[in-house]
Amino acid sequence: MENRVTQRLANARERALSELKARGASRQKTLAENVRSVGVRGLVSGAVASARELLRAPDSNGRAAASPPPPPPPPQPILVDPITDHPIMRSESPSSFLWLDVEGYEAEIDRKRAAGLIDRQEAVLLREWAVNGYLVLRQCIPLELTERSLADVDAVWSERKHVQIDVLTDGRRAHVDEVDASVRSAPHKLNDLYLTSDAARQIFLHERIVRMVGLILGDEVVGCNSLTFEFGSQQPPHIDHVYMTPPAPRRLVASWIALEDVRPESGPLALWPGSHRLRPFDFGGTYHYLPALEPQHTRYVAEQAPRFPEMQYLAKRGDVLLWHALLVHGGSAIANPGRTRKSMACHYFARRDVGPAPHAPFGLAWYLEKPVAHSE
Ligand SMILES: O=C(O)CCC(=O)C(=O)O
Repeated sequence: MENRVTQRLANARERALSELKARGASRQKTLAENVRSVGVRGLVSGAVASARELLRAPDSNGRAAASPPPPPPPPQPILVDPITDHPIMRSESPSSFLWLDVEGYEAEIDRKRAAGLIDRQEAVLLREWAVNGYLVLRQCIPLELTERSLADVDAVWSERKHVQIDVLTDGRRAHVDEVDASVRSAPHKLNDLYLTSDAARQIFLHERIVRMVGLILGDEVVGCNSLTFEFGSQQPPHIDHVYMTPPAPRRLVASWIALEDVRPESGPLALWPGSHRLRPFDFGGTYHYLPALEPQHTRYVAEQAPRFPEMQYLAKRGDVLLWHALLVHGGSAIANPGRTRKSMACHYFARRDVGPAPHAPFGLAWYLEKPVAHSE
């Protein structure tokens, strides 16, 4: 009995600490700085949640007793208190928030687990997602599939296929058959390789990715784009929701797939865990990027990111990371320009948001059909 109480105390402490960390608190900061980062509301709601867990009366087995549920209050979004003069969305419809972004997500994970809708590992991953804004599926993609997709990338270049490319060094958009072969050795991305490469499509909509994205979105999954990198992108910290604004706010998930082991000098993906709870920038009543406000938005993201710890993602080949549409992330600087960082980044919508846009089935998921231009 005593052990169970100690365990409950430890669990409550653990959850309260990870929540506070996700809201920007850190042992390196003074109390006053922590109050500024987390906000009074954050501190109070963290304390209330842990007290609630501790004060639940134990049943005869020492577990928290199931009491009749009180009428549910509208779930409150979990947001980091703003510290900024930039325009931000101060009131968003509660229905825009996904179930893992509102107070009570822990109980909902427990409920799904008890009902057999998710397994133990999925419950752990979903908790990590709620707190940090990302989760990792280790060794998810079979090596053979990563090899086949890399062979397809080689074929795109050796056969100079008509695949769309974004050249990251000068912002040019073209097709592989229109650019000089030397473009391959500098940072670039191949767009939507899944349309022409069977291996890329199998990775894009791998069943474990689809399963987790489906749980997060609470819907069938539609893959909407894939980007294939051979080098680090060196993209500044940014938030995908602004550029790939989903039809319904917040309903977008991204994946990042390592096609080889990531070395520190290759410009790894960088993440700011917890930053998905920042209030979105307000582009004048819309979430979607407006060129005139872009410099101000970039300043907003650059100012806010340091409120959270930076993480460099040193993945192993076959690992998959899923990140929240509002998580701040980017590509770190490449220290060795000769070092490749072969990877894919992909994005997914909920099927109910896709409407009439043509989409084709693949396994338990779907992918957006787009016209594929052929060079013949
Ligand atoms: O892979 C990277 O370096 C960054 C990818 C990225 O930021 C994105 O696809 O949104």
